[in-house]
Amino acid sequence: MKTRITELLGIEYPVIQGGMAWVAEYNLAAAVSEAGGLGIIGAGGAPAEFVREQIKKAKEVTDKPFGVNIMLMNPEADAIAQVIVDEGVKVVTTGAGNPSKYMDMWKAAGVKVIPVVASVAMAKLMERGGADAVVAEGMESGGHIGSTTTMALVPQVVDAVNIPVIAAGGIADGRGMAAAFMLGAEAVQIGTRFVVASECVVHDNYKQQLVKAKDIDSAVTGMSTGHPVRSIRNKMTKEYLRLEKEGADFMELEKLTLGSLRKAVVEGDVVNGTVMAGQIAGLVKKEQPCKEIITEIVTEAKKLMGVQ
Ligand code: TUI
Repeated sequence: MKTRITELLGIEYPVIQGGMAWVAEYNLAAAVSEAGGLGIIGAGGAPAEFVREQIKKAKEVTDKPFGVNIMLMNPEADAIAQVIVDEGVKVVTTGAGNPSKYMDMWKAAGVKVIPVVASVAMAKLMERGGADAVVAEGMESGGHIGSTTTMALVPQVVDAVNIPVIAAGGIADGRGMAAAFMLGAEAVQIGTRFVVASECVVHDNYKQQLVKAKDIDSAVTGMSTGHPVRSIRNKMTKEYLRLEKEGADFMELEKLTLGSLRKAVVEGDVVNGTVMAGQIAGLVKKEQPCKEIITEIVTEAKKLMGVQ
């Protein structure tokens, strides 16, 4: 399964782990990279110095390449962009915004830049700006989402750009990976399935919510604020959606969201916290080591695609 992405990133398998806020810390990223994929540290809403520490820790436990994801709504995004250069990180992915203003500094430092996009227009803009590849992320994903499905988005992005495309959203097994390749993708980005990896440090309550989840158990909050977020339906999402329907103002809704992902990930409060997860959570059945997850996915995909 050699593609332009395995070449570009120097990885064995075309499997990239999503840069999930709070969830994708260095233990998970290093385990995915050690298993032959590309692990990503998710900066989420963390301060720049915290991200620097995470990068240093990852370097201590793996010699393989790994990346960092910058969530562009983070108030410290500028400082994190610089930390990536200072620490010699090989790959950066970006989410929830337009990373154009950092492109030149990253390219000059030899960092491979892979923006996550949710539209053809953004993919083309990123290619023109010098991106090495894009992740085309459909609305099946967990967390902050766009409004087009993976099935519709990936082939349209593939046709619109010449750089390689990585498919994301709704992919958690070999069938999803093979399907993404049929749509023209050259790698997949997987989030939800890695949340339940043995090496992932999220609270066990969070993992159990995902293992229990069925196909229709997620909800999208924040449509009215312009920042739609998919997570497992619970007291928190119900309260949010009720307030949203009543026309609550942005600040009131923000107050409800603030710190709620941390509450679920760190404290295990899956009732009042935000349990971000994709629609594919229904396929995620058990906790497994990253190596096993990647081997299962790649073996099944290869069989379906008829490749060695
Ligand atoms: O970024 C993500 N997923 C995320 S970020 C996150 S942290 C968060 N927590 C609470 C509220 C909001 C965020 C959780 N999940 N995925 C990548 C992604 N990027 N999906 C969609 C986009 C996107 C959206 C708009 C990319 C670019 C864009 O452009 C807007 C512009 O500036 O034109």
